[in-house]
Amino acid sequence: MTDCIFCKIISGDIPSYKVYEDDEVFAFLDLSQVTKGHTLVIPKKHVTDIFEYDDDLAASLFARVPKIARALEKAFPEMQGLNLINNNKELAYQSVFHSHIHLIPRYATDDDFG
Ligand code: DGP
Repeated sequence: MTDCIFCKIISGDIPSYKVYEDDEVFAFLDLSQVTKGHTLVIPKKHVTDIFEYDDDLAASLFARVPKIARALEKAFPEMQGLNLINNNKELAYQSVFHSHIHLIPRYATDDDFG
């Protein structure tokens, strides 16, 4: 989709700090860095939200998440936990309408943001 920020990140038209890439999935650091290493995992296929996933897309995307979680754990050894968050639709705080999963590392020193 031409006016989608995340499609432009996948194509390289918008720069990002890439964490992982294969034929179907792309992962990069979130601009906001809620905590150090905050990463977004996205399907390369443009889908708006989880309601548009078919079984194959769900399987390929979610299968990569543990691998990327382990890579974060290796990159940030002081990490002691990890939140997975997936917002779907505006009411649920989705702000970029290319489906994505937030991986938010948690540290003992975090402010308590819930
Ligand atoms: P959500 O609110 O769940 O739709 O999260 C969207 C996230 O996307 C938000 O945490 C900030 C991030 N984001 C938005 N624009 C960009 C961008 O251009 N680059 C990167 N790396 N992240 C972005």
